[in-house]
Amino acid sequence: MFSSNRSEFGPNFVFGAATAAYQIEGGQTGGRGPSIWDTFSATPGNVKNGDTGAVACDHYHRWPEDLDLIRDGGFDGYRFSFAWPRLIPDGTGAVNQAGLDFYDRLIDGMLARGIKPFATLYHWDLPSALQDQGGWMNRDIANWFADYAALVARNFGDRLHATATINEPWCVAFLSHFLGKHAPGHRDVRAAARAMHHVLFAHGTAIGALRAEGAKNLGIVTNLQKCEPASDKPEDQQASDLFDGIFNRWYLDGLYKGQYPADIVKLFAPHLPRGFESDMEVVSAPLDWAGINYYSRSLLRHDPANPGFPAKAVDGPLEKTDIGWEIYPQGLTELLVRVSRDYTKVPLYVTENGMAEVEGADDPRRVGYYDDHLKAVRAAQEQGADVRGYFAWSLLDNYEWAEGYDKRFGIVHVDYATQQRTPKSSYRAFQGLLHNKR
Ligand code: IFM
Repeated sequence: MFSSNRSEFGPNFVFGAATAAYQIEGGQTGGRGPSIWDTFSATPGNVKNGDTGAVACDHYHRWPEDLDLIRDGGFDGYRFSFAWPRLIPDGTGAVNQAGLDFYDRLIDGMLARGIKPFATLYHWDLPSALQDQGGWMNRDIANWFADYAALVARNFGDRLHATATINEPWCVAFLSHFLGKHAPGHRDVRAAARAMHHVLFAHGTAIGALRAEGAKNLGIVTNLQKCEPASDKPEDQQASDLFDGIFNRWYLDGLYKGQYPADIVKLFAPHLPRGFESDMEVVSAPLDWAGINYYSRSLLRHDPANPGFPAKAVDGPLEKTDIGWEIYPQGLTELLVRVSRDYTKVPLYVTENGMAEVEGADDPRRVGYYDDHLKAVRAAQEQGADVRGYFAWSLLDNYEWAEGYDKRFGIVHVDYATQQRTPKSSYRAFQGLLHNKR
């Protein structure tokens, strides 16, 4: 059981559960084109156990059961993503009717169950044909993405409660083009610098295209990390500021101030696309809401071995989740308050929060994690942050990217051999909170 009451969060507060297409759908039939995750995961050494999303949770076929779970849990909203290669197999050009039909059924299925659709246009499954042309390194991606966004708006816009352009631009750009941990797996500063700008330029261009099609309630989802120095030495504080700049300020300053932070521009200057400054009005297009994904904090230490990027994340002393991330609920309060104080007054949504835990349907540690993070949301509201919703990551155990199926974030257990779904104690705790109208 959670210790909060639903009514404390405000009368129209949205409780939801979240997933993403590649992590759950499977369903590579039906005309879906290949994505960068199909090829990245097929490359030996990239993903634990060589796992791929080919079948995942088979949500492509089992979606009615999954929507029933959301309804029965008492959730108001479902945050899902469209698979770009399912709708436009080559990324541009011909549209796949079977893909349109799938999302038609899914969205109508949500509405029939009284669930608000919160859509994300891009949660990392870039059509491979676009990667062949440079993907996020190519400025043309802004138009490719805007055309895809317009297609979604024309077909589904009137039925979506809210739409986010991009999920976690830091992961799209830095994790995937500098650290090489996610598809397309580049480790190249120029590739990263280009992707860091193009992902936000594409976001802003798509916002314009969505509005032109009459779409409403538009936002973006940034993943924010609480950055703290590993000691009180000034050089560790500098390392923390640097990491905060690359992880948080680049995206928040760009989106909400229309200007990238000077220290990070300086760091990437030779590699950024020429003339990026004149795109900043598009990057900072006004939004209707802002999504924040939060999991943990990073402790930073000065790293003299790496003069170009002298910051290194070190192991922290706090209790950790099964993926090794420290449990740090107050970081969520601090980040929500920071965004609302320093960046934007639009309504905020915690679009993802949750923890990886060892396999099993009895997950008391996860119940505690959620309980503490829900209290952290209340604390942020009390300090003035206009938080209007909270989405648990994730509805189902699913494909955890480079970790394959090894790490489980679901509030519902999935037996991948049989595809049987079993609600965990954490799901029951949400059910208790959400069915109790106090
Ligand atoms: O599984 C991911 C999700 O796709 C994006 N946010 C973080 C989650 C946990 O790593």
